[in-house]
Amino acid sequence: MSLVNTAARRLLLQARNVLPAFGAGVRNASELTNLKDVLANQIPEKQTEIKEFRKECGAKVIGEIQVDMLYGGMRGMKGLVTETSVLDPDEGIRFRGYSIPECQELLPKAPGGSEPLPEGLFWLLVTGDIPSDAQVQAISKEWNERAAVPPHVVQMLNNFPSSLHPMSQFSAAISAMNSESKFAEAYAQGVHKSTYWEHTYEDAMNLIAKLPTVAAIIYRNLYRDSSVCPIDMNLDWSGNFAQMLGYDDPMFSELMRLYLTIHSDHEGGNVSAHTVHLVGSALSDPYLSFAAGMNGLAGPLHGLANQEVLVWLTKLQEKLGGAVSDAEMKEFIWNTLQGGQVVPGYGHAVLRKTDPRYECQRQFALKHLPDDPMFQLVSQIYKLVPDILLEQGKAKNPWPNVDAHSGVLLQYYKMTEMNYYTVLFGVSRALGTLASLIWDRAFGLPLERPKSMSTEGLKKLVGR
Ligand code: AMX
Repeated sequence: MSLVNTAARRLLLQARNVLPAFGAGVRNASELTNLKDVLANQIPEKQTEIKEFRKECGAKVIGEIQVDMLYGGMRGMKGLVTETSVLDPDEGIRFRGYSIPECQELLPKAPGGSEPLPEGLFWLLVTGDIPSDAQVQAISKEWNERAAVPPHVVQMLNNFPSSLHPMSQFSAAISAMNSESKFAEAYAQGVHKSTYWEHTYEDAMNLIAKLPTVAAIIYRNLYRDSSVCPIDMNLDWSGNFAQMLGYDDPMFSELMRLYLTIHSDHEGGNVSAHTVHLVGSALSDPYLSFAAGMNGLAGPLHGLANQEVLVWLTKLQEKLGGAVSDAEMKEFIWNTLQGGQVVPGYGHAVLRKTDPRYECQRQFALKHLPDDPMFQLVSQIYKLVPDILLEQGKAKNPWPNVDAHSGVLLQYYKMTEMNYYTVLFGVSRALGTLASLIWDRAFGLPLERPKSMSTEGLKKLVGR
C-alpha cells in the first residue's frame, strides 16, 4: 500500500478513535511489528482485567437454562468466552468489533489490490487492533519463513489414495504435523504454565504458515500434476496459496484474500471453533486441537455445506438445464425438502438475516462476474428459497449463509473441484480458532467439562 493510502487510513482510524493522534505521546502498539511482542505487552493487563472482573462479578447470574436447550444443541445458552469475534443474529459477524465492510475498508491490502489481507485480520483477531502496513508485512514475512512442511507429512499426503476426501487428508496431515509442536515439546520439558501461551503462539504461527502448502499439495495431488511451486518470499499468504494451487489470475488471489478473511471466525460456539477450544482445553497441542476442529468443519451441516451447495446446483442444472424458470426451480426446491433433505447454504443456528459473508461475496460477484450464468442462478435461488422455507415453516432462519455463495466465485475462476472447497474454509478457520487458542492459554482457561444429565435425572430435577 502506498504512503498516501497508509496516511489516509490512519486519519480514518483516528477519526473513529481507533488510533491515537500523531504526536499524542503514546508509544502505541502500531509501532511494534512483532506480534508476539505486542501480545506480551497486552497479556498481563488482560489477565488482571479478568481476575478483577471475576472477583467482582463471578457469582452474577447471566441467564437461565431450559430443558429444551439440553435437547436442542445448547442453542442460545451462554457457556463460552471468546474474545476474537461476536455474532449478532441480525447484523452478523463483527471481528473484534469491526463488521466485514469495515474490515474491507480498514485492513491493509496487497499492492494494487482492494480486498483485505488475511494477515491483517489475524493481527486484528489476536490483538483487537487494526494493524499498520508494516505489521501486516511482518506477518507475511514470518509466515513465508515458517511455511516448510515436514517431509514425513509430504510423503504421507503423496501416499494417500485419490479416493480419500480432501478434508480427511487435510485433517490427517495437520495431526501428523504435531511432530513439530513447540507446545508439546515444552510441556514434556515441564515448563511453567504461565509460559503456555508463548509455545501455543509459536505453534499457531507455524501451523497457519504451513496450511496453504499442505492444502496445495492435496489439491495438486488430486487434481493436477502433483507439483507444487515453492513459496515466493515477496508474496503475501493468499498470493502464495493461489500460486501453489496453480492459479495465476491476480483476481483469483484477490478472491482468496477476501475468502480467507471472511471465513476465519464466527465467534466461539460453532462446531469447528468450539471443537478446537474443547480439545485444546485438555492441553492437546494446537495441531491436534485444530485437526479435531477440521473434522467438525467437514460435516455437511457446517463447512462441508459449501461443497453440498455446488453438488445441489449441479444436480439442478443437470435436471433442468441452463435457463430455469422460477416455477421449475420452486418445484426442485420443494422436492429437496419433501425428500427430507436440507437446502444447503440456507439457514443458520444463530443468524436471522442474510449472512453478511454472503452479501460481501455477492458484491464481489456483482463487481467482477455480473453476467456469469451460475451467479445468476444463485441470485435466482436467493429470490425463491427464503419464501419457500418460510412457507414450510420449519427453519428459524430462511436466509442464505456464507456457503450459498462461495462455490460460485471459485467456479468462475476455474476451480471446479467442489470436494475441495471445504479445505479452503479450513485454511481460513485456522486464523480465528488459533487466535482464540493463544488467548485460552494466556487466560489459563481450564479443562472444559460441562455437566450432562440423563433424561431420568432431568425429570427429577424439574419435579416430574
Ligand atoms: N433446509 C431445510 N430445512 C432446514 C434448513 C434448510 N436450509 N435449515 C433449517 N431447517 C430445518 C432443520 O433441519 C430443522 O428441521 P427438524 O425440525 O426436522 O429437525 C428445522 O428447520 C429447525 O432448524 P433451525 O433451528 O432453523 O436450524 P438449526 O439451528 O438446527 O440448524 C443449520 C442450523 C445451519 C444446521 C440448518 O439451517 C441447516 O441444516 N442448513 C443447511 C446446511 C447449511 O447450509 N449449513 C451451513 C451453515 C453455515 C456453516 O456452518 N458453514
